[in-house]
Amino acid sequence: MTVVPSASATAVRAASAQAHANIALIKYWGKRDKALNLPAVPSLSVTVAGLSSRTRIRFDPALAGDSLYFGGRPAAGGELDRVHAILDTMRALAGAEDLPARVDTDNDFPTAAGLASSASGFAALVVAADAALGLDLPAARLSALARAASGSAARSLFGGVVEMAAGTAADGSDATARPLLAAASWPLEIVIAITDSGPKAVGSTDGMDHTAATSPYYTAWLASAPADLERARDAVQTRDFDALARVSEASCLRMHASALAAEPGLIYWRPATLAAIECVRGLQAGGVPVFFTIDAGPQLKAICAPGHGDAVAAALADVPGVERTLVSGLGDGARVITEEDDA
Ligand code: 2P0
Repeated sequence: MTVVPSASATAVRAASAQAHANIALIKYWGKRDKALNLPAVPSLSVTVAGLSSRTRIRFDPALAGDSLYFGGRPAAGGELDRVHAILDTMRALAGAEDLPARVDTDNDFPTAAGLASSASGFAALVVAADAALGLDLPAARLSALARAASGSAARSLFGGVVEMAAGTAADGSDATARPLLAAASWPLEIVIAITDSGPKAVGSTDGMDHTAATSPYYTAWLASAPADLERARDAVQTRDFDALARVSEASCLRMHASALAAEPGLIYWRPATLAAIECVRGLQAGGVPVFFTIDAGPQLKAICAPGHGDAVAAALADVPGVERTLVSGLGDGARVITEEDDA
């Protein structure tokens, strides 16, 4: 049994953490429990060094209540509710139920670039809160806490290639992520092609719900996902790029097929997204080791074998409608940072 030190309800306690965004190769789409935010399918992702969030938390009895700031601007509504829920759970574990907190979070990438920041933001939040409250929870427990706020956030606790289990336990205790391969073990490169930097019409949570409620292909999606995960895990463990490419593109297109078949259909792509797919297919035909994946939005992410990122980025930058490209390696897991790191 772990003895948890009790956080004083009177002292100010602060900590900062950094976490990277992640890109799923085997997609998470659908929930088996909406209240606990448990995924209906397992997923597998790569952590992206070039996209990170820094989150500072200050527990202070003098504060009136929890507050959340994005880049210095106060946030409210759903995001604040999710932060509040995570903090309530963590405060209860620390015996500090009545200790309000101010959370400041910043991304090193423009949110206007149409890239999701909730995964890195919530992963950084749980790591910072864990340090500030002196909980020292195991990473798997932190992953489960992040998952309650955002399914993809559970994966950003870890670096390199990460697997997220759907789990079967009713309380979600086995729906956690775990690292499969360290970033340095297989230095894949990631190219993000921005095709539309505006906000997306239907967010992931609503898109999943709508797909589950109205798409006749959702059942087929649920049935096919576990086998795709097994194939991807095998490919990662044997560093078989071609096998990972095949199953990752299949998972992406199956996810989009289930969403396209909803009523009304969810079309996340723009013409430039499709043009970028054709570009990747052309590179593949020419022998370049690259494959694509696309989340619930119009950006295309190209995963490249080590050493091929710059050439792939150059090709994608030439695709009409691609506004800009970003090249990154694989990143490490979420970690506490000091004020000096923060400077
Ligand atoms: C993924 N997506 O696996 C998939 C692919 C979007 C498409 O994880 O409802 O924002 O907060 O748990 O984490 C986006 O899902 O959803 C996502 P919630 P989240 O990356």
